[in-house]
Amino acid sequence: MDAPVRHDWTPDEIMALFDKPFMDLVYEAQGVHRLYHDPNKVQLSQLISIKTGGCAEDCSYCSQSSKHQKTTGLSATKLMEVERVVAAAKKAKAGGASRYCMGAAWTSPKERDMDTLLAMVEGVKAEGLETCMTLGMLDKCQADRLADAGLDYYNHNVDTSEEFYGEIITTRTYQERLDTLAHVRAAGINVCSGGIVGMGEKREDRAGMLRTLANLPEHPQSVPINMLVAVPGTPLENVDKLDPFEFVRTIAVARIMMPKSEVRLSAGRQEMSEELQSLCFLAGASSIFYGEQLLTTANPENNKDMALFAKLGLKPA
Ligand code: SAM
Ligand code: DTB
Ligand code: SF4
Repeated sequence: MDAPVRHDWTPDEIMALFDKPFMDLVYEAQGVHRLYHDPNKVQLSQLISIKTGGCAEDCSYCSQSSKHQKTTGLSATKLMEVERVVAAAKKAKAGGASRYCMGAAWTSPKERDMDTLLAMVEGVKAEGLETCMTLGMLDKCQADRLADAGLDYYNHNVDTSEEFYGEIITTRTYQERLDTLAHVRAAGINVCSGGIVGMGEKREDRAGMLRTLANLPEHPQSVPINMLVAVPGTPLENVDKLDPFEFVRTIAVARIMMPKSEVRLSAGRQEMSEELQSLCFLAGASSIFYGEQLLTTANPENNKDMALFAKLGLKPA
């Protein structure tokens, strides 16, 4: 089997992958997975919300937008102190995480916060963890400064297809997202970019999102695939649930299209059975968010994940 790294995927080719019989698709994805990844290892990234809520953007899925805050009842916080973040990172490392992802509910970081952010990167790295941040849009200078501080990954999702995007977010454009990814890439930081499924989009949109990601000048080193967590009080709270098999298909197609990337089974695991998660690993998911909290919503407890890993003979990485 051969799985070259390609950047010229056409919509028809991607739809043909989605349309395959489920068994054929998962078998192909697992074959591609085995070319570049240890099939019995799963990377563990732990999240922390270093600044919660009060966000000026209007992403319809998000509990942290100031537009939805009244209905979600979420209270906003200030940026955390460096010492608290480093102490929490130490705990995450002791619990088994290898990467620490710090998220802030911002349109983009403010100059007055940059020194604190750089100190967080340095402090978390010094604990022996890989670092990741997700702070909204970055300009070139901000990306360069984070790179100089040693930031390993920057997460900024395209979220969905270019066509569906306007149904979900109106306060920033798709192109602005791609510009941030270009600054991150140019700064030499690993790109973490993926999106959300289950927002009422069509299969064409899931395919379009993966096409955007795979046809970037370089595949994102990490591709988080989130299942929508339908947060009460957000505009998407009552959206129809996505068929779980379609979620597995999305993971499988991501794996085939971006063979060397980490594909992360991201938000939504709290509501997934062990069997569904196992199918995601079989379809090529190589990473998860670990720890009992995502940003504002719950995630499975460590001992539950470790029990599943033990049943499957998976090793954390
Ligand atoms: N505020 C920053 C930004 O959006 O650029 C960073 C944090 S933001 C919460 C990171 C990503 O988490 C979003 O782009 C989205 O893909 C995902 N996300 C947010 N809320 C979610 C939800 N309710 N369900 C699933 N994924 C979600
Ligand atoms: C990503 O793709 N998913 C993470 C991380 N990147 C920042 C966030 C998931 C958030 C889920 C909803 C919440 O907990 O607020
Ligand atoms: Fe703000 Fe990020 Fe939530 Fe959008 S996803 S509202 S940018 S915190």
